[in-house]
Amino acid sequence: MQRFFVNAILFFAAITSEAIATPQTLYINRGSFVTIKKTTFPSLAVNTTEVYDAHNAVIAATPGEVLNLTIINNDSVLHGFSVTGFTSQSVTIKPGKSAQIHLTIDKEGIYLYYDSIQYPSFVYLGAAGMIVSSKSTHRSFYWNIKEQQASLNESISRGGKFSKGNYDPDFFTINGLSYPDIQADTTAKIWGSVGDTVSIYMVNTGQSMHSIHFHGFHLKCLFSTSPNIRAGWEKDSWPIKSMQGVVLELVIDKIGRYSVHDHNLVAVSAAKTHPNGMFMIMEMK
Ligand SMILES: [Cu+2]
Repeated sequence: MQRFFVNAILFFAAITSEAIATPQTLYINRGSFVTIKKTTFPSLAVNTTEVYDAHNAVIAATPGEVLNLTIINNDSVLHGFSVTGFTSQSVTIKPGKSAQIHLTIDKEGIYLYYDSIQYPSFVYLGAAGMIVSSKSTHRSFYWNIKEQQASLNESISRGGKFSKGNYDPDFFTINGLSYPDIQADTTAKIWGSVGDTVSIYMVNTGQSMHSIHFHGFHLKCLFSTSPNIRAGWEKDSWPIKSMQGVVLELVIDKIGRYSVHDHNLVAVSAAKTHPNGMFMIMEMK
Protein backbone atom coordinates (compact mmCIF):
# COMPACT_ATOMS: atom_id res chain seq x y z
CA MET A 1 0.00 0.00 0.00
CA GLN A 2 2.76 2.37 0.96
CA ARG A 3 4.52 1.56 -2.30
CA PHE A 4 1.36 2.42 -4.23
CA PHE A 5 1.28 5.87 -2.64
CA VAL A 6 4.96 6.44 -3.36
CA ASN A 7 4.38 5.49 -7.00
CA ALA A 8 1.29 7.67 -7.17
CA ILE A 9 3.17 10.62 -5.73
CA LEU A 10 6.06 10.11 -8.15
CA PHE A 11 3.59 9.85 -11.03
CA PHE A 12 1.81 13.08 -10.15
CA ALA A 13 5.11 14.82 -9.44
CA ALA A 14 6.22 13.80 -12.92
CA ILE A 15 3.16 15.10 -14.73
CA THR A 16 2.98 18.35 -12.79
CA SER A 17 6.63 19.32 -13.10
CA GLU A 18 7.82 21.69 -15.81
CA ALA A 19 7.32 20.62 -19.39
CA ILE A 20 10.85 19.33 -19.79
CA ALA A 21 11.05 15.90 -21.36
CA THR A 22 13.55 13.71 -23.07
CA PRO A 23 13.24 14.51 -26.75
CA GLN A 24 14.26 11.72 -29.09
CA THR A 25 14.76 13.98 -32.08
CA LEU A 26 16.47 17.34 -32.28
CA TYR A 27 16.60 19.74 -35.20
CA ILE A 28 19.36 22.22 -35.94
CA ASN A 29 17.37 25.16 -37.25
CA ARG A 30 18.29 28.47 -38.81
CA GLY A 31 16.02 31.41 -38.13
CA SER A 32 15.59 35.04 -37.37
CA PHE A 33 16.14 36.06 -33.75
CA VAL A 34 13.76 38.77 -32.58
CA THR A 35 15.30 41.01 -29.93
CA ILE A 36 13.47 42.74 -27.10
CA LYS A 37 13.73 45.89 -29.28
CA LYS A 38 11.90 44.07 -32.10
CA THR A 39 14.99 44.13 -34.31
CA THR A 40 16.13 40.86 -35.86
CA PHE A 41 19.34 39.10 -36.78
CA PRO A 42 20.20 35.66 -38.19
CA SER A 43 20.54 32.90 -35.65
CA LEU A 44 20.73 29.15 -35.09
CA ALA A 45 19.06 26.96 -32.48
CA VAL A 46 18.61 23.31 -31.54
CA ASN A 47 14.91 22.57 -31.16
CA THR A 48 12.52 19.65 -30.76
CA THR A 49 10.62 20.62 -33.94
CA GLU A 50 11.72 21.84 -37.34
CA VAL A 51 10.54 25.35 -36.47
CA TYR A 52 13.28 27.72 -35.30
CA ASP A 53 12.89 28.81 -31.67
CA ALA A 54 15.62 30.80 -29.93
CA HIS A 55 14.98 28.71 -26.80
CA ASN A 56 17.30 25.72 -27.27
CA ALA A 57 15.82 22.40 -26.17
CA VAL A 58 16.49 21.29 -22.60
CA ILE A 59 17.22 17.56 -22.51
CA ALA A 60 16.39 15.97 -19.16
CA ALA A 61 17.69 12.57 -18.11
CA THR A 62 17.86 10.54 -14.94
CA PRO A 63 21.16 8.99 -13.84
CA GLY A 64 21.66 5.63 -15.51
CA GLU A 65 19.57 6.54 -18.52
CA VAL A 66 20.86 6.04 -22.05
CA LEU A 67 19.92 8.93 -24.30
CA ASN A 68 19.45 7.88 -27.92
CA LEU A 69 19.24 11.14 -29.79
CA THR A 70 18.62 11.70 -33.47
CA ILE A 71 19.88 15.08 -34.65
CA ILE A 72 18.52 16.40 -37.93
CA ASN A 73 20.35 19.12 -39.81
CA ASN A 74 17.50 21.31 -41.01
CA ASP A 75 19.91 23.84 -42.49
CA SER A 76 21.75 24.23 -45.80
CA VAL A 77 25.33 23.94 -44.47
CA LEU A 78 27.28 21.29 -42.56
CA HIS A 79 26.62 21.16 -38.80
CA GLY A 80 27.90 19.10 -35.90
CA PHE A 81 26.69 17.93 -32.52
CA SER A 82 28.91 17.40 -29.49
CA VAL A 83 28.26 17.03 -25.78
CA THR A 84 30.76 18.06 -23.11
CA GLY A 85 32.15 14.97 -21.44
CA PHE A 86 31.23 12.87 -24.48
CA THR A 87 33.23 14.59 -27.22
CA SER A 88 34.54 11.26 -28.55
CA GLN A 89 30.99 10.69 -29.80
CA SER A 90 30.74 13.94 -31.76
CA VAL A 91 28.95 13.71 -35.08
CA THR A 92 28.87 15.83 -38.22
CA ILE A 93 25.65 16.11 -40.18
CA LYS A 94 25.26 17.12 -43.81
CA PRO A 95 22.42 19.46 -44.82
CA GLY A 96 19.09 17.67 -44.71
CA LYS A 97 20.64 14.56 -43.15
CA SER A 98 20.52 13.12 -39.63
CA ALA A 99 22.91 11.44 -37.23
CA GLN A 100 22.48 9.49 -34.01
CA ILE A 101 24.27 9.84 -30.74
CA HIS A 102 24.03 7.51 -27.73
CA LEU A 103 24.91 8.93 -24.33
CA THR A 104 25.00 6.94 -21.12
CA ILE A 105 24.34 9.58 -18.50
CA ASP A 106 25.55 7.82 -15.37
CA LYS A 107 25.83 10.73 -12.94
CA GLU A 108 23.73 13.66 -11.77
CA GLY A 109 24.86 16.97 -13.17
CA ILE A 110 24.78 19.24 -16.16
CA TYR A 111 26.27 18.93 -19.66
CA LEU A 112 26.38 21.26 -22.62
CA TYR A 113 25.53 20.19 -26.13
CA TYR A 114 26.77 22.35 -28.97
CA ASP A 115 27.44 22.62 -32.67
CA SER A 116 31.10 21.66 -33.01
CA ILE A 117 31.47 22.76 -36.66
CA GLN A 118 33.18 26.14 -37.26
CA TYR A 119 33.55 26.39 -33.49
CA PRO A 120 32.68 28.75 -31.90
CA SER A 121 30.89 30.56 -34.73
CA PHE A 122 27.76 28.37 -34.81
CA VAL A 123 27.64 28.30 -31.01
CA TYR A 124 27.88 32.09 -31.08
CA LEU A 125 24.90 32.12 -33.47
CA GLY A 126 22.90 30.14 -30.92
CA ALA A 127 23.32 26.38 -31.43
CA ALA A 128 24.04 25.23 -27.86
CA GLY A 129 22.01 24.07 -24.92
CA MET A 130 21.92 21.81 -21.88
CA ILE A 131 21.46 18.20 -20.88
CA VAL A 132 20.56 17.82 -17.23
CA SER A 133 20.61 14.70 -15.12
CA SER A 134 18.94 14.57 -11.75
CA LYS A 135 17.20 12.31 -9.26
CA SER A 136 15.71 15.31 -7.50
CA THR A 137 11.97 15.94 -7.41
CA HIS A 138 12.44 19.62 -6.60
CA ARG A 139 10.85 22.18 -8.90
CA SER A 140 13.53 23.04 -11.44
CA PHE A 141 14.31 26.04 -13.59
CA TYR A 142 16.52 26.18 -16.67
CA TRP A 143 18.58 29.16 -17.80
CA ASN A 144 20.56 29.19 -21.02
CA ILE A 145 22.35 32.53 -20.80
CA LYS A 146 23.97 34.16 -23.78
CA GLU A 147 25.06 37.46 -25.28
CA GLN A 148 25.36 38.56 -28.89
CA GLN A 149 26.44 41.56 -30.90
CA ALA A 150 23.71 42.19 -33.46
CA SER A 151 26.06 43.70 -36.05
CA LEU A 152 28.15 40.50 -36.24
CA ASN A 153 25.45 37.94 -36.91
CA GLU A 154 24.85 38.64 -40.59
CA SER A 155 28.47 38.08 -41.61
CA ILE A 156 28.97 35.08 -39.28
CA SER A 157 25.79 33.47 -40.60
CA ARG A 158 27.24 33.80 -44.13
CA GLY A 159 30.36 31.86 -43.09
CA GLY A 160 32.42 34.52 -41.30
CA LYS A 161 34.37 33.49 -38.23
CA PHE A 162 33.54 34.71 -34.74
CA SER A 163 36.43 36.65 -33.26
CA LYS A 164 36.73 38.20 -29.82
CA GLY A 165 38.87 41.01 -31.26
CA ASN A 166 36.37 43.87 -31.18
CA TYR A 167 33.55 41.98 -29.50
CA ASP A 168 31.08 44.41 -27.96
CA PRO A 169 27.84 42.52 -27.34
CA ASP A 170 24.61 44.46 -27.07
CA PHE A 171 21.93 41.80 -26.47
CA PHE A 172 21.84 39.60 -23.36
CA THR A 173 19.32 36.81 -23.02
CA ILE A 174 18.03 33.97 -20.88
CA ASN A 175 16.53 31.21 -23.08
CA GLY A 176 16.53 33.74 -25.93
CA LEU A 177 14.47 36.23 -23.94
CA SER A 178 15.26 39.45 -22.11
CA TYR A 179 13.51 41.23 -19.26
CA PRO A 180 10.54 41.70 -19.09
CA ASP A 181 9.67 38.96 -21.61
CA ILE A 182 11.66 36.39 -19.62
CA GLN A 183 9.11 36.73 -16.78
CA ALA A 184 6.66 34.74 -18.93
CA ASP A 185 9.01 31.79 -19.49
CA THR A 186 7.68 29.17 -17.05
CA THR A 187 10.82 27.06 -17.47
CA ALA A 188 12.97 29.98 -16.28
CA LYS A 189 10.87 32.18 -14.00
CA ILE A 190 11.96 31.35 -10.45
CA TRP A 191 9.18 31.14 -7.89
CA GLY A 192 8.11 29.15 -4.87
CA SER A 193 6.68 29.15 -1.38
CA VAL A 194 8.45 29.40 1.95
CA GLY A 195 9.80 25.94 2.75
CA ASP A 196 10.36 24.98 -0.90
CA THR A 197 13.75 24.01 -2.24
CA VAL A 198 14.19 24.63 -5.96
CA SER A 199 16.96 23.78 -8.41
CA ILE A 200 18.33 26.14 -11.04
CA TYR A 201 20.23 24.67 -14.00
CA MET A 202 22.30 27.31 -15.71
CA VAL A 203 24.57 27.15 -18.77
CA ASN A 204 26.48 30.00 -20.34
CA THR A 205 26.45 29.42 -24.10
CA GLY A 206 27.74 32.90 -24.84
CA GLN A 207 31.34 33.88 -25.48
CA SER A 208 31.67 36.17 -22.42
CA MET A 209 31.62 35.36 -18.72
CA HIS A 210 28.32 36.08 -16.94
CA SER A 211 28.19 36.66 -13.21
CA ILE A 212 24.68 36.01 -11.98
CA HIS A 213 23.72 37.74 -8.71
CA PHE A 214 20.72 36.61 -6.67
CA HIS A 215 19.26 39.24 -4.35
CA GLY A 216 17.99 38.10 -0.94
CA PHE A 217 19.33 34.55 -1.02
CA HIS A 218 22.50 32.55 -0.83
CA LEU A 219 22.38 29.53 -3.09
CA LYS A 220 24.34 26.31 -2.84
CA CYS A 221 26.21 24.89 -5.80
CA LEU A 222 25.32 21.21 -6.33
CA PHE A 223 27.32 20.66 -9.54
CA SER A 224 29.67 22.79 -11.60
CA THR A 225 31.66 22.40 -14.78
CA SER A 226 33.13 25.90 -14.40
CA PRO A 227 36.75 25.75 -13.11
CA ASN A 228 36.16 28.82 -10.92
CA ILE A 229 33.10 27.41 -9.10
CA ARG A 230 33.04 24.38 -6.81
CA ALA A 231 30.19 22.17 -5.66
CA GLY A 232 29.33 22.88 -2.05
CA TRP A 233 29.96 26.62 -2.21
CA GLU A 234 27.18 28.81 -0.80
CA LYS A 235 26.97 32.37 -2.05
CA ASP A 236 24.90 34.92 -3.95
CA SER A 237 27.00 35.59 -7.10
CA TRP A 238 27.99 32.97 -9.67
CA PRO A 239 30.52 33.97 -12.35
CA ILE A 240 29.97 31.33 -15.03
CA LYS A 241 32.56 31.12 -17.77
CA SER A 242 31.76 30.63 -21.45
CA MET A 243 30.50 27.12 -22.26
CA GLN A 244 30.24 26.07 -18.61
CA GLY A 245 27.31 25.14 -16.42
CA VAL A 246 26.23 25.03 -12.79
CA VAL A 247 23.37 23.52 -10.82
CA LEU A 248 22.28 25.69 -7.92
CA GLU A 249 19.94 24.95 -5.04
CA LEU A 250 17.80 27.70 -3.56
CA VAL A 251 15.97 27.27 -0.23
CA ILE A 252 13.07 29.69 0.05
CA ASP A 253 12.91 31.04 3.59
CA LYS A 254 11.00 34.27 3.08
CA ILE A 255 8.34 35.85 0.91
CA GLY A 256 8.84 38.75 -1.43
CA ARG A 257 10.00 39.74 -4.88
CA TYR A 258 13.73 39.61 -5.47
CA SER A 259 15.78 40.42 -8.51
CA VAL A 260 18.40 38.23 -10.10
CA HIS A 261 20.64 39.63 -12.79
CA ASP A 262 24.03 39.67 -14.45
CA HIS A 263 26.27 41.77 -12.23
CA ASN A 264 27.98 43.28 -15.26
CA LEU A 265 25.49 46.10 -15.77
CA VAL A 266 25.84 46.23 -19.56
CA ALA A 267 24.35 42.73 -19.52
CA VAL A 268 21.14 44.08 -17.99
CA SER A 269 20.63 46.19 -21.12
CA ALA A 270 19.58 45.70 -24.72
CA ALA A 271 21.15 48.11 -27.21
CA LYS A 272 21.81 50.43 -24.26
CA THR A 273 18.33 50.45 -22.66
CA HIS A 274 17.82 49.08 -19.14
CA PRO A 275 16.67 46.72 -17.79
CA ASN A 276 16.19 44.77 -21.04
CA GLY A 277 18.87 42.13 -20.58
CA MET A 278 19.67 39.29 -18.16
CA PHE A 279 17.34 40.36 -15.40
CA MET A 280 14.44 38.60 -13.71
CA ILE A 281 12.20 39.13 -10.70
CA MET A 282 11.75 36.01 -8.58
CA GLU A 283 8.47 35.66 -6.70
CA MET A 284 8.44 33.96 -3.32
CA LYS A 285 4.99 33.49 -1.82
CU1 LIG B 1 22.73 42.44 -7.81
